[in-house]
Amino acid sequence: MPEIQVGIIMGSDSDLPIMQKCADALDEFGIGWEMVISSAHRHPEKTARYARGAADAGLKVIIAGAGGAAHLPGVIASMTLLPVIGVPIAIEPLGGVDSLYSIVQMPQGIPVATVAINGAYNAGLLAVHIMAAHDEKMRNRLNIYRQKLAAKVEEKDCALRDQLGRCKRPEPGDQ
Ligand code: RP5
Repeated sequence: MPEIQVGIIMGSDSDLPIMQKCADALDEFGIGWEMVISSAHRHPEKTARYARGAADAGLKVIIAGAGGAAHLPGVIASMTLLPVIGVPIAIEPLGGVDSLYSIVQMPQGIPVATVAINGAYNAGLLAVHIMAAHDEKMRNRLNIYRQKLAAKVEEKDCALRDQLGRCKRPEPGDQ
């Protein structure tokens, strides 16, 4: 079992199908995580305990997801010096714009790195990037990940050209 370095916290179990994607991204890079449900509004004491104890518990990054009046990431960021990544979750009736604005519009002094609405996979990936700043092995893994992304684009481009019956456009350096 890898050492737990990332805390994934969400406002409700209804956020889990989205927030699971943070864990998926971290698993791809072999980074250990824990998952917790708490709420800035429904259980502020638990949220404060979690945020205040996170660094001593060995966490390096916290990812917090919430929908609606999504104060969980900002409240956590106010109670820890660890980097906090916020995931706005899309819920009815406003479809996530409410969550996005609640998370992204932090006052100067207490930053939350906000990803896209339901952008939980990128939140996990951003946590990897943060940890890679001091970890060469992790940077190498990120480079390989990027190379795979580029290879997939090439594959799709080739498939499209096959479908259109066109040859690859010659590029400088091609014979
Ligand atoms: C937020 O309220 C949670 O993060 C969730 O996105 C939303 C709805 O929660 P439930 O009513 O489904 O528990 O605090």
